Amino acid sequence: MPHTQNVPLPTPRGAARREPPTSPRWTVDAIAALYELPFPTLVHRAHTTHREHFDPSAIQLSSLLSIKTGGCPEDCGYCSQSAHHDSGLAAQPLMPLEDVLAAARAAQAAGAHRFCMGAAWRSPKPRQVAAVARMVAEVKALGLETCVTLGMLDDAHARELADAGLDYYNHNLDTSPEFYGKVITTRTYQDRLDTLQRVREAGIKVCCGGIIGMGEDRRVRAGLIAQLANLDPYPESVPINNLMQVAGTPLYGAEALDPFEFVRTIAVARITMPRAMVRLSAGREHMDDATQALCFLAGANSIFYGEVLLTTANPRVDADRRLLARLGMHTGDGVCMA
Ligand code: SAM
Ligand code: DTB
Ligand code: SF4
Repeated sequence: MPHTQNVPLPTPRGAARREPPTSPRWTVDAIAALYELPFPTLVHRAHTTHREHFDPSAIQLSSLLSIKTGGCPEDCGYCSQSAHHDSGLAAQPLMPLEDVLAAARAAQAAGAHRFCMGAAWRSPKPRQVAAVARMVAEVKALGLETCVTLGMLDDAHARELADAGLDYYNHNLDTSPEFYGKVITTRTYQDRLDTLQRVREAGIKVCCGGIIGMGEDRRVRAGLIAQLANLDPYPESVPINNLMQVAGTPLYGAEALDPFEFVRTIAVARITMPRAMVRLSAGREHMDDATQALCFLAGANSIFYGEVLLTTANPRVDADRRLLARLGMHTGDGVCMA
């Protein structure tokens, strides 16, 4: 077997700046080649990249709150909140400000540094944006980093959220352009890219990732990472979700992903987006401690913290605290050092 130094490692196209600026920095082939590396070589390369930019022992704790649950007009095949599927979830109206603030204070008291609010909307209405902008300003005043995910935005809404002090807007590409139509039909890939552009232009940091474990193949996963890595600039925050299977949704019963393939995806995200926060997001409830530790080694530096995500289960906070302690890791604010 070749020694590690002799393994030819794929390099990004255009890294030496010989390509015209419009050329993609990462091809799907180059990313697929990363996935093909022997596991130790891939994780070593990802971990080396991670150490160049972040404290490798620090994990940012991010809490999630569903501020408006269910009844969503979109048909995302994975989602418990779509009105197209019968997941048994009761739709609820937008939460009052005081309840959101109480949840944010509780998350902060439990140790979270970041608070993400999610709403099951296709796109928010003006009065809804105004209500969320108020929530953002008040959550931020507590000293928490803020993120919201509200669906598609127009320019004015993105500016209003920026003016409220919003740090990040989460809007996922979810999968590759080729696989997308098998998962969602009510909005296009381009719709998603357009919202990301508006968020960027408003000066809000972009949180954009996807879901794996939806029955896609590795080429699809490489295609998603290529889309993310070729955004110019790439997202400051990249959540990688493992599908949480919800009974009644079309993707319920999809073949479970090999845990090493999840770790590989984290590693590939870290290598291609070295300064991004790479978030080990949905799916930890069904992931053993050793797999999570491998994700941290491969460059994940944030987790969702708290016993529910938006509607599905997440590990207990004491279990997460114990895991970090067993690994000799600590919580951090997610600041990139280089
Ligand atoms: N409605 C907004 C939207 O879709 O943009 C915001 C909320 S939506 C629930 C946020 C993201 O959560 C989705 O883009 C998807 O990546 C992730 N997500 C939703 N359901 C999931 C599931 N069952 N398993 C894993 N990730 C999921
Ligand atoms: C993201 O990428 N994952 C989070 C957050 N962004 C909003 C949401 C995960 C949702 C998992 C399914 C649920 O709890 O309903
Ligand atoms: Fe609606 Fe978002 Fe769920 Fe899609 S992922 S159905 S847009 S809440």
